[in-house]
Amino acid sequence: MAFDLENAGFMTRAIHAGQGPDPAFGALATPIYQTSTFCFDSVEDGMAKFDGATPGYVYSRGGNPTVRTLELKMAAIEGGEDCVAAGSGMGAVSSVLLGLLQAGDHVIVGDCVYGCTNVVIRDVMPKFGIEVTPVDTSDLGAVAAAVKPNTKMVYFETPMNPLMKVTDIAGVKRAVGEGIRVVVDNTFAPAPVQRPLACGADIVLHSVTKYLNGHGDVIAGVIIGSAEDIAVIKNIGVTKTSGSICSPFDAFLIIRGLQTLGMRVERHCANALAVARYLEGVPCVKRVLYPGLESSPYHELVITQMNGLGTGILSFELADDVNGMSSFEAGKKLLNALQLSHIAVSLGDPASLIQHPASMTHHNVSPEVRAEMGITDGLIRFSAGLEDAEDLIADFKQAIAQL
Ligand code: LCS
Repeated sequence: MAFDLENAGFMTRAIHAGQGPDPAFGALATPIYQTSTFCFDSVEDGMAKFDGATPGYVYSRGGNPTVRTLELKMAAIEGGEDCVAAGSGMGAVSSVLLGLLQAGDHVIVGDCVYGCTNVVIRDVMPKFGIEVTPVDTSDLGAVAAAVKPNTKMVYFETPMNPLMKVTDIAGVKRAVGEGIRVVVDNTFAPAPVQRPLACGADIVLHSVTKYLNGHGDVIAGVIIGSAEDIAVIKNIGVTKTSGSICSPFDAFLIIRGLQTLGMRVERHCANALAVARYLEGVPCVKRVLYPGLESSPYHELVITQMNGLGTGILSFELADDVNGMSSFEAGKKLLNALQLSHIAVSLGDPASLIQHPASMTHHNVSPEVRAEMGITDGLIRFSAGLEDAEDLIADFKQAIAQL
């Protein structure tokens, strides 16, 4: 009898779910099935596999055994019926929209999301007759007020990139009621932090590029939800329309990374909290945006929705006048003076990364929309890596001393 993984702890599931000795030779590490196509025993066999009457693989854009292992593992980790992997986080975002929406539909979108997501939803979707209303989803009253008769989806990130506001997922589901899909981009708070489906969301997606792969060497995405929704998103979105499939080699690397997800994420969160606490006490720091801080308005949601862990990312802003420099000028000087953290976009890598949202991750968002979102020119985003917290703080101390 197989072990009851459904009721097992998080680390046990992350290591064993979806994965077992390969049927061909018993390989324990999932083999990389690096092939475009699969041969049929006969025409009849090919016809049956195309029909779905016989299980099996026909062509790697439609499915691949290595990628399927990743999908089954992610479905187990997020607690969903099924998962489809995509070639990037943006492939996942666009496949959900292309798969589930049509002309005439209305979408409520979080007013603070990753720059490219903002462009795809707010600029591209209206070209196809989809109505879009940006809303601060951390305000449940505003979400409820934005619902129209043709609303089909609420889409948001929590925590939000880069302002770190947290949305009450169960609250959004209650505010919009049944019949409107709640889609959560969970990139900033992967399990064991937050499991949106358990909070009532219908779809959860990730940029796997970040914590899930966790080693900074892959670009990929995943979408998890009901078997019915995933079949549509896969067939219309990932495999046919966007064609943004995950490669077998990338799937292999991600499967490897997922087995240590729990330990890594806990360490990222602890490091971010330590740096946030340090920055909060620095006189030339105007504000620190980190939901795990006791002073954060989202601290209660960290306890109730985020397993008490928070996230590995924080944003902050220096004072308006730092020794005669504006917060933007002082911020640039600070980033250039850091010796350990790299100036780079992305997040969730083993190495700490620091970046300037207004000119980097959100540069493609117009200055007006950035101002509306609350992304100031002085804002800096820090992704805490897996280093020792004391070293990260020592690096900030020496850089701040140079301002
Ligand atoms: N969703 C979120 C919340 C993201 O932060 C990103 C990328 C994506 C989706 C898209 O994922 P990708 O296609 O890159 O795998 N965020 C980035 C960031 O903040 N810095 O660099 C990329």
